[in-house]
Amino acid sequence: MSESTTLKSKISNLIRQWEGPLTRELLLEPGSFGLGKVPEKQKPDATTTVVCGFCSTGCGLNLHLKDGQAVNLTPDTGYHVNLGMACPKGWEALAPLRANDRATKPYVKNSSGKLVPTNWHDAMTKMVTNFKSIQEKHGDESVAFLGTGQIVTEELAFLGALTKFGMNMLHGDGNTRQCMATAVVSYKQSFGFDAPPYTYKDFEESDTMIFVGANPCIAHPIMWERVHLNKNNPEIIVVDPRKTETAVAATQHYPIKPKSDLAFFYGIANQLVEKGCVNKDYVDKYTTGFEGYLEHIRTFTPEVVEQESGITIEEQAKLVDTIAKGKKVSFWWTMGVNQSHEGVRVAQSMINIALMTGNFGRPGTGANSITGQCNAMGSRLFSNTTNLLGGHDFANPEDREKIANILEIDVKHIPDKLGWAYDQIVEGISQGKIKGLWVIATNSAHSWINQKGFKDVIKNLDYLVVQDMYHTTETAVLADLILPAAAWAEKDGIFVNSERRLGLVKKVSKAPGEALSDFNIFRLVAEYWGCGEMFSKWTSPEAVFQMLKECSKGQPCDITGIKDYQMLDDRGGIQWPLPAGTEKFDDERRMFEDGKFFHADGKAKFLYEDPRKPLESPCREYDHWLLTGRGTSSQWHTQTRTKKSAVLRKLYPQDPYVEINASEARKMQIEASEWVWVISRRGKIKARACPCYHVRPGQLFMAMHYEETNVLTFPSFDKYSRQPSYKACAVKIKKEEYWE
Ligand SMILES: Nc1nc2c(c(=O)[nH]1)N[C@H]1C(S)=C(S)[C@@H](COP(=O)(O)OP(=O)(O)OC[C@H]3O[C@@H](n4cnc5c(=O)[nH]c(N)nc54)[C@H](O)[C@@H]3O)O[C@H]1N2
Ligand SMILES: Nc1nc2c(c(=O)[nH]1)N[C@H]1C(S)=C(S)[C@@H](COP(=O)(O)OP(=O)(O)OC[C@H]3O[C@@H](n4cnc5c(=O)[nH]c(N)nc54)[C@H](O)[C@@H]3O)O[C@H]1N2
Ligand code: SF4
Ligand SMILES: [Mo]
Repeated sequence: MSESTTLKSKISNLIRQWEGPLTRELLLEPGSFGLGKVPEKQKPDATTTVVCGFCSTGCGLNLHLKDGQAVNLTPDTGYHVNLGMACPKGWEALAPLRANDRATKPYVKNSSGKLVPTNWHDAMTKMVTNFKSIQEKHGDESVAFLGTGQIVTEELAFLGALTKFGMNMLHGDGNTRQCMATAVVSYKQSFGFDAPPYTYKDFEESDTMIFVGANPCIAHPIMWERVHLNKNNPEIIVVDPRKTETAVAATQHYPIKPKSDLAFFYGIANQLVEKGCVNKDYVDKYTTGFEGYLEHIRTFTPEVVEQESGITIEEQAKLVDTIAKGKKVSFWWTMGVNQSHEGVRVAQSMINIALMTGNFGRPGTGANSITGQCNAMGSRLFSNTTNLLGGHDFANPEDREKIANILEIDVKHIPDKLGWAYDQIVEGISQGKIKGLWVIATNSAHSWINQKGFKDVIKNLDYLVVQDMYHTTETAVLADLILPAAAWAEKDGIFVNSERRLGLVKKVSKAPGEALSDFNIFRLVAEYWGCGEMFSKWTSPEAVFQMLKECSKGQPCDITGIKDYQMLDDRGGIQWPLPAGTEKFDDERRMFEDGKFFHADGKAKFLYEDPRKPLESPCREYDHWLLTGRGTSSQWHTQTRTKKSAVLRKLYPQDPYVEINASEARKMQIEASEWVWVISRRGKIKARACPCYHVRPGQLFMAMHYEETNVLTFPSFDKYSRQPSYKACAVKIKKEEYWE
């Protein structure tokens, strides 16, 4: 048999083995590749609980099956997260699976530049040949990948191990860089490990909740429902330049000037110190660096803070008073903080206040980063991008040895340094250092900052592979090769939610055509690449889960106490940590109750720095701030999924829109719904005007769900986390008849 025939038969065997009992006839029949294998325990017409595949809340959804296939769903009343609730996306989660632009076969670019369907053998051969020849010509590091926080943990680990250990890549990052990098770095620096401390019960137990750059009404509606279950009549405080849906429902709103958070929180801390709110006992026992911090914040007087943030001295005093009175004060932050040129220090300015006032480790307290995507937390620990599997360090020889032993690979395959971050990979492409790119479950050509720049840059690539559910995304249409992926509910694995809860995703729907789970695609790539042997233990998601457990052993995220998938199913998800030998544990647990942090001295660090101005802010010509973010609870990111639901489509504006202050709009004679130009130094786009009082004069807001938004954004990054500062750039707005 020729090599290619052997490979072909190996592949069909593998597919047969992974996808259930497929006969040769079935294999040849279109639509049979992803044939759902009903979990053994499960009756074909039963109901089974699966974690939602959109946001990081991680709601439990009961999927109702007929002949082993999901036909409908209802939120699970018994699941610890959502207690029977779901947002519109959750209710409509099955609709995107049935869209008619699903990629059902691999697509390859033909000689006239058109993407045409092909078979897996051809696709794999092309991918491997092209990437290998690029590596031969330009070095191993000239091929990179961009991953995601939206595939299961076992797949993320597979991708990270395959690319870095099997395919000799060094550079690979994920869309979690756009999203959570700031939280990761701030926690690592402050606590010694990336450990969001809270459990959702804290929403119910707090008496003072401060939401900073977070709009949970829209972005985390079911967490917001948990806030409503709070019986303490809590103060709900929102710090956000916009009067968001959350701000409207809050008891206090502080509309700070964009990107003035750092000065604002240093000032609030300074006044808390003056008011005698320092919990000296907590600070002495559990922290280091307080003296320097005290000295640092002293210059942030109420007058300076008013000048910087626009919040008056009286308003500041009110907030200080509320925090001082609170017995259980909690801070909750999301993208208004993370997506900033100095996000790490802003996050730490809240961590510092929580530590200083002893609002830590008790019910209803903490400095809590709310995560974004369904598995951003899995990606943070197990994607092999920002750390070696399980929160380990690529640069540490002992860590490399440990992981190599668990995976039974030669330690020489594990790189001894971190690869580039997302923006450095884009820069590397622009400079011709990266020539091949594999994009998995992210739509960079829409979501990356300064999109036109990105689209121009990727023309420099010799070979672009995109692995997605759909062949129509803004990124897929630019590819040389599209690999058709099965979606959420068409495969097994684990998502980790915002409160560190591992929950199960199950295969309860048949993937269309020849689409394969990302897991199986990675298996195929390994076979064709010639490193299949290295992954011979990686036979199923659950087998990988068992290895990841071993990787976590002894780490703060130790999950060796979770026996198997069944245990996760029985318990309604389990939060990390759960070390082996834990006999009894609560279903809702927070961290740091014992005041022990993960730095060598066991203490948390006060970290601080002088605020810096953003690299771009409004000027005479570009006289408005452009704020960006989530638009409605019915839209998900670049809309590849949510726009496929007829129900969801009815719940949000179809055209891009720009919120403008109503009195400004009146002065400019801009009417509701009329088309206007929004122009930045990067480009100009058209959007429908939406005059309202949610934004202040001098500010505009656009939702990220429309491709137009990132034509305008300005690429600047936090220097520690390298997260893009999506939330603020300078633009001008003009009526439609205007033309430069
Ligand atoms: N419906 C829906 N839900 C989602 C998503 C979605 O696409 N759709 N995406 C998920 C993901 S991945 C993420 S990361 C989360 C994001 O969740 P959030 O971060 O809550 O949502 P955003 O709207 O991006 O940003 C929050 C707020 O930051 C404010 N902001 C802007 N600049 C500043 C500033 O300088 N300071 C302060 N304090 N605030 C500022 C904005 O006005 C905005 O209201 O949502 C998750 N949930
Ligand atoms: N201006 C502005 N831009 C932003 C933001 C902002 O606030 N403002 N927010 C940023 C943030 S926080 C985020 S998280 C990013 C999100 O940006 P993206 O990651 O680009 O957004 P998605 O639309 O979620 O892209 C996910 C892709 O994966 C595909 N997909 C879904 N499930 C699977 C699967 O199981 N397997 C495979 N292979 N593919 C799958 C989907 O079809 C889709 O194409 O956007 C960032 N961009
Ligand atoms: S809140 Fe998030 S996890 Fe829950 S149903 Fe909505 S999208 Fe899914
Ligand atoms: Mo995100």
